[in-house]
Amino acid sequence: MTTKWAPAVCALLLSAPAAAIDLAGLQHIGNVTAVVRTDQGVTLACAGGSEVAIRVLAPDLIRIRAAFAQKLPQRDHSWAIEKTSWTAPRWTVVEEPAEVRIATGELELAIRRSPLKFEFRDAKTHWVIFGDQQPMLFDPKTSVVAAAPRLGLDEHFYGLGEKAAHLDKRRGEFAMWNSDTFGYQEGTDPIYQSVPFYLGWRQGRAYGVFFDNSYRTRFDFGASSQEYATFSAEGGEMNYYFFWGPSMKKVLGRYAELTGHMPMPPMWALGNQQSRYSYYPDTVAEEIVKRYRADDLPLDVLHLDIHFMDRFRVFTWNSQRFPDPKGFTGKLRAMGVKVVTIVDPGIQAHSAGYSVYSQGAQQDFFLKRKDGRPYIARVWPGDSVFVDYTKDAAARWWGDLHRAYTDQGVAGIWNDMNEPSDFNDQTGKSQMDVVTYDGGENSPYAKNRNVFAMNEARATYQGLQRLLPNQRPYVITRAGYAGIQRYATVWTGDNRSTWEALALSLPMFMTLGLSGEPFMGADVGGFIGRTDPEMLVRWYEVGFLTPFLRNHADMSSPDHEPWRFGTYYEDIIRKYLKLRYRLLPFLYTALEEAHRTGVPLLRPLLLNYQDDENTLGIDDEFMIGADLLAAPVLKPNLTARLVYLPKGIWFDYWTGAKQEGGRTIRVEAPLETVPLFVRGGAILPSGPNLKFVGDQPADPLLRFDVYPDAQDEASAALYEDDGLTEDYRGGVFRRTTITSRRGEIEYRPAEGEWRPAARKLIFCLHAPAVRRVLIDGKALASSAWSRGRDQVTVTIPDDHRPHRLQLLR
Ligand code: MIG
Repeated sequence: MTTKWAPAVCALLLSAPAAAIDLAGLQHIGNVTAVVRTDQGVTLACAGGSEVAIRVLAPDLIRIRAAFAQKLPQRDHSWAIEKTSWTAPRWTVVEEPAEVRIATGELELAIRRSPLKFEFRDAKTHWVIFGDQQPMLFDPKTSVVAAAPRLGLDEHFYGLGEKAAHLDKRRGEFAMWNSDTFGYQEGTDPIYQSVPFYLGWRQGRAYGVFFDNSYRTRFDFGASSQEYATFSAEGGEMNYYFFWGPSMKKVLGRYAELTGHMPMPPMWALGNQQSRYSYYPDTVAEEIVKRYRADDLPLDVLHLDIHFMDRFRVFTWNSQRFPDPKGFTGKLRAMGVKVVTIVDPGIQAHSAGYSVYSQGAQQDFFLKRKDGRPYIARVWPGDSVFVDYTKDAAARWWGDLHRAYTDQGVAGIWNDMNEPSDFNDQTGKSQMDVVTYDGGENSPYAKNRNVFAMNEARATYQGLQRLLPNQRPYVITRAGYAGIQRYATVWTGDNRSTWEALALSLPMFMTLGLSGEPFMGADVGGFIGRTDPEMLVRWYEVGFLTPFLRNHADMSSPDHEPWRFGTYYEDIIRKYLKLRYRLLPFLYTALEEAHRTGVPLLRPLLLNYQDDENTLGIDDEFMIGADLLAAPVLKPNLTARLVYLPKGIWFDYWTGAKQEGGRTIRVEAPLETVPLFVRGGAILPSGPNLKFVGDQPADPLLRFDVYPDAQDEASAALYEDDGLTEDYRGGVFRRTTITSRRGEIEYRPAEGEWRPAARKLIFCLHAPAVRRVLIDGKALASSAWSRGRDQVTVTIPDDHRPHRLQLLR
């Protein structure tokens, strides 16, 4: 019953390439007939009755909104947008016969009147960043809208959220239509999520375009024309935001401001997680956790997949399989493990005595077709209905239903099947008459399918906020739309246990990170099929650095928990899981940066080295933050690989050996070793071995490994907080800066009110001939420091005060 439908669906999707849009059939918007200044821009009236509103939101952000052959509608609402009111920056407008120019301190927009074309330029140099190759287009019959910017010969494209494609999207063609794509492979498009945001890169400079239109959209970056790119939608407005960098990080920051920052998840969300379809009964689930503990493998979360429910009815427990849910979650918690339960959107319909259905039906919370009949889908419980999450009361009701789980000690919620998947029809064609309330607009399915999952995740997140006050909600989702980062972690759905799927996951992660979704991961070991031990190990050598780290397998897949292939492989996996936990101070700092700045923790090299053309298409290496570079092995039977290192000094993480960057080197990579490099100039923070996040180690410590650059300097900023509550928003965190300069280390717990428990601080510096160590100007007892062959290690208690260490030769 589980996957029989899937191969057929999958074949269908794989064989259907995203149909390119044919501009020849469309009309161009008319010439400008009038320009009216508004307090945040100008509004253009165009021949043929079209209207265009141009709004200056920030010095590097301008919004274009157009309605064709009609005036712009009154309602201006998007589920993606977090920030709706902007204080206009200083801007000017100049009206000339041929063009109107709007300028901020950073960005200039030239609006040609006839034909109406936009050109975005750098305000200071007038360098053309992006410009229409032809006026905006529309089709009055089909409601298609389109834009066609010029395509540069040296232009590269990134982003678009969850795409089963290479990092660089140049020459590619993509659609957005949330789809349940079991077993997707490179080229399957669309898949689960829709994030119509992309970055363009030319000559080292980056811009962003967020085409905020939730209809089925299409992007063509040179697949069908050598002269222009297109973005188009099957309805709605031509509504896009143009971001000017030139730094990619700046664009991502502005995008996060517009669509919302990822809130800090609980720190245990960075912990190791284990799942399968499905662990039951409770005793089996408990055995899994006990095995983790017995084998000294760290673990934070166990996931319960659909069989934990009573007949797949959401918000129930199967009382045979889990007779005492609270006792069960309590036992796991005592071992340091939290339980996450799956919640699908499908609610079993017409079921006598199932209160979730009857309450929702009574209050008119379910999606209906235009003629008033309920929309009945077919998912696990059989005939099912979906909630219209755009109704506030329905969303609130849904959120509150999670009491059935939180009261039993469940710590987080996993939202699956929310494209929404419907076994009757995965394409959505037969649901086109489904209507969504949507603020009274009664929006068609064509508009709201792509935002269904985000609204479900929002309702879930807000429910958890109410049910578990002052705890950071933890929600995982499969589908989503731009803005989903405000509510949920994403995982990349039903991947396969193949080397190709492992390799594909890297550009997918990097692309999600470049699309405002920093917290992501894939099923470790692959979901579908049989993984082999070598593949599983290599998968962990990627997974131990992905934000979301979860081993998961399909119902019919052989088991692939870390111990399933014997101790030789398990030992290697343990090594990486332990390293993951020791690196938590580093990962958590990078996570907080993503939360605060929109710059993802898992990055393509390009994001850190935007001027380096060698990085434009690197799909098989990635970085964590600015300092750690990973070059995993993604094919079988390899014991070495080539690694590109950008300019600068790099240290082999395992051997400490120095490498000169700006070149490609060959690196040994036997099965137990993933090539890892630390950037010269970095200070890598780490902690003790842990069984789980919040574990109390016997010997608590915080360690700083100093990797000096060519000037013998290095620095870092460490972020810490309680990892659990919302108190960090009110200043209960600690930001520590550490700098190292020619043998002098300045340690400054500079900012915030958070106090860690007692621990020691360890500083490790590559400095051979040290003879004396001073702390705050006085000699440090020789028992507090030691000298290795080419390094010095200093240990002091953390007394929450700043210190200066001097290592004297
Ligand atoms: O297609 O709940 O992607 O992770 O184990 C089956 C059962 C529906 C799809 C999810 C997968 C999950 C499975 N679900």
